Amino acid sequence: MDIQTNYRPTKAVIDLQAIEHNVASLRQHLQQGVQIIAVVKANAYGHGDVEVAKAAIKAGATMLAVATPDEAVHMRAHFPKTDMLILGATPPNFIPYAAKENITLTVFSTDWLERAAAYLPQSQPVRLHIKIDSGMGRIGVNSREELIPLYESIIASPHFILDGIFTHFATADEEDSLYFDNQVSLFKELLMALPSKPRLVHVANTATALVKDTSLQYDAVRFGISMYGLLPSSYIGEILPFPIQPAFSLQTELVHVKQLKAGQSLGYGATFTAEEDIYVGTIPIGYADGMIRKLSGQEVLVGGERTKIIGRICMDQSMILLPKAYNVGEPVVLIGHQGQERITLDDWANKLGTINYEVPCVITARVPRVYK
Ligand code: PMH
Repeated sequence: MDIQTNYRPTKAVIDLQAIEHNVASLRQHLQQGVQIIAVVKANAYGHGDVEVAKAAIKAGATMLAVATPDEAVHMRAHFPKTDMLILGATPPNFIPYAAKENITLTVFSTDWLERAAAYLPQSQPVRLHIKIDSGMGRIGVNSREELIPLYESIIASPHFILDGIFTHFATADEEDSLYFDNQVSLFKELLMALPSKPRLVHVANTATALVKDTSLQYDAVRFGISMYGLLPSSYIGEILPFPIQPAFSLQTELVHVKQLKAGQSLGYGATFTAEEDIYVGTIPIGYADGMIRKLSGQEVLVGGERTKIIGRICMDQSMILLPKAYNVGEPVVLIGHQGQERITLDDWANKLGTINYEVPCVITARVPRVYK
């Protein structure tokens, strides 16, 4: 007998057609020959990396970007041939796997290169992309003095192939361009200092490629947040050249319905007290699913109407105010649309005082990602 999973009605439903639409739309706005690197790190920003990557590749992405060696190992099992870049720092002891499985690594120090040499396999070379820190201050070389020795060490070694060079912008989604322009200048200066350019020069996230400066598309763009149908900022939303479709929704069902009499309370701390007789629904989702307690009071949709979470959110369950006595099993939408109403990841981000990127990332693995 097959073991069934996902008995609980709480699930994140991911619209893969939206992902495909977003990638295909981007593709139409790129210059000829510019490749799309689908940024699927952090389980594809919490959307489910394998299925998102499949959809992105179907729509034209040619490379996958992950953050860590473990993410690369996980993705390699599903995509044996696709070009794959680890954006973050990789420990040198990953070198044998990278060589065997043709995983491209990010490099930003000659010291790392020397330590990596101890792990070099005899046969296959490892592909590297140099990271320039043009102002993000995270990882990368930030001067000619650091870049040139690194470049020369890579070129001199038979065990490495210099396949790419890239940087990342700190303010690409902001209207003011001063900091951005300084980053661009430094990157261009360092790129010019190289005796020859590697195969893939890439600097642009969506905001950069489509809005800030289309001449910065170079050989590839790294497509992250807008692939998921989310805007990097409201400024970008006003000027993005095509509409994007959000892919993430979060749904559950009522598991219990009851009446609370005026004066009765509920939840830890008994923080909510009914002022009149009301109907209350219990939903099987709580802070252990990533719906943290700060979301108490957040709106949800039931029967196509907006209502809200009342009392404190528990670890696994929460209570919502019901406009009427719904039956157990009634669908409840926490993120997404129902009828004419929609609650967005941005609504949650605003309530939490954070950015939309963070919200699907922190919906925990206990919530299954299912695909439509
Ligand atoms: N390239 C790099 C190196 C990144 O770190 C990211 C996003 C992207 C591309 C994609 O950017 P986009 O999603 O804005 O299109 N990285 C992160 C981060 O580290 N924290 O938030 C977003």
